[in-house]
Amino acid sequence: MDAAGSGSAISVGLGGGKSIVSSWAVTDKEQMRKKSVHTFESTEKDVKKDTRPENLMTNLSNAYASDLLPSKDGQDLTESFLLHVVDILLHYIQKTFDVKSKVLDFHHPHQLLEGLDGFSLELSDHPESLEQLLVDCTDTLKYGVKTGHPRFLNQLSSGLDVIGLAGEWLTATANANMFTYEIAPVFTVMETILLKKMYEIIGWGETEGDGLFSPGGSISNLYGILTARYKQYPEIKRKGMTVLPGIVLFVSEQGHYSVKKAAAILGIGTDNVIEVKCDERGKMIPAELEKNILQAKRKGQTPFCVTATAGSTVLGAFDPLQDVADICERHNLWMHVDAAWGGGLLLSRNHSYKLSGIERANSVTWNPHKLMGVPLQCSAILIREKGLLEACNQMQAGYLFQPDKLYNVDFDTGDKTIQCGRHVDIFKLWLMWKAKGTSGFEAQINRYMELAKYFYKVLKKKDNFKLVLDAEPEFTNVCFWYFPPRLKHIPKGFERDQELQKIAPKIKAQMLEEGTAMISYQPCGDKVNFFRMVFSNPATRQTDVDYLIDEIERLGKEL
Ligand code: ABU
Repeated sequence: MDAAGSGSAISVGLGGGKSIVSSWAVTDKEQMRKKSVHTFESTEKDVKKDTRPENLMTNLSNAYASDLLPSKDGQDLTESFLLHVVDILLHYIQKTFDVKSKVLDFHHPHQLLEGLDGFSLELSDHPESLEQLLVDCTDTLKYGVKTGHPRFLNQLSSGLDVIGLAGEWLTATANANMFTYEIAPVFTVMETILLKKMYEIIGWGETEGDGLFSPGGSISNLYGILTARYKQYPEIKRKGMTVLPGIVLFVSEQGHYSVKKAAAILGIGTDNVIEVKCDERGKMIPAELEKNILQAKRKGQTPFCVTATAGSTVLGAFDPLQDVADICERHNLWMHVDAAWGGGLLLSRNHSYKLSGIERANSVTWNPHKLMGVPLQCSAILIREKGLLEACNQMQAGYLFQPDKLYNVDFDTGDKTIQCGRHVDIFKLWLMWKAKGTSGFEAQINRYMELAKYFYKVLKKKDNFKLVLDAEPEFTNVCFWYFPPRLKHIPKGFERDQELQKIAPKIKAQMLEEGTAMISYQPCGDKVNFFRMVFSNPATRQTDVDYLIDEIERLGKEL
């Protein structure tokens, strides 16, 4: 049985979802909560509430969404339903942080498609009861991944921040749209304040800085390249690519694939993204960048932009931003910094020097949903020159962006975007910043760096592990191979690589099946599959690091 499932406060999936047994429906805890709610409400309402049936689940099994608010008299049922949802979530949160629970209860896609223990993803023509919806909510979490679990180490974005979660709940409740101040007055102003803070942290001047929160790092990178092209060729907006010379841009071979994707989307073409060689740590080599620029010019191509990376996805490398900035200045090129992963390091006084030169960038991608642990999604595109975003993307839709509104329409940010409707990603970040202060983020990030150093040192001493980079980690990425005993004696070379290539996927597969931990792996350049450890999960402790090493040895030693 899934350790996460044992001792569950709510029994789920019983009888094909037809009934739900709630051990807590009438527990003291619930009574206490009811009482505490009552103290905030009028006497009249209290009386009415006291007459409710004691077991609210009975209500829910015979009730439907149409009985909830705004239906007349839907107040009690709505409260009951949402409190049950909250209880399901609280139970899940508690399990998430319980190291003895599994990270996931893995099932194959075909099993989910076929349905599991009464959990059917199929949709029917008739409405399901509220009780069934609660079972479905529980099952959805049961068969998902606990990305806040201390041993979830698979992604750059991980962890479960309770304040961030509260922010997300509030955001969903408000269901606002960021395109105009009119619809999202508080959120649009909050965004302005947070963006300003980010410009200051980057080191831009008082009069510099423009930006947006976008749906992820790839879109932020797209914005950076789109704005770079517009700055150089504003006529593109009306006339399209036909007015352009053969433009090219540069990114390191360790840069994120979204740069190529942006080139494809923007009609530049992936062939016109020139990959610059990196050193052994995965940092762009400035001399190679300059060589590539000169070569492109000789070939009649027109360079317009360089994307430098601050915290590469796999190796966690920081390109030398000062050198890149010098080259961009010499060749009059737009400098975009993809700091989606590494941007958070700017908040650490001990480590921010690794991004020295970012203040010279024309645009920056920075994802608070990565190192800063803000719930997905939360990504900023920051443009140094004010007004460019709007000039590039503005369409002046008369039905949204009326110039003659009663307020300062500078806060109608929707015409800066490539979208129309825009999700509110700002509140959870704002609330977390309030809760932690800048110093709280700093402490959290410094702790990740310490954990990375610890992990590196432990692995270095073990002869069945080999580090991809034998140098103290510059970021929280630590990449390594595990060598089962049988491989240790095969000499380095093609034959050993063939075998080594299969080790990480096999260990990972076993880990998923058992649900004990999650860590990613990948090949990279000429290196066969290796594990990538990253620290961005506030729940992870040194003991989890030790556990992971033991677990890899346990699962891998017979391979
Ligand atoms: N570049 C998107 C995030 C990738 C990762 O979590 O590993």
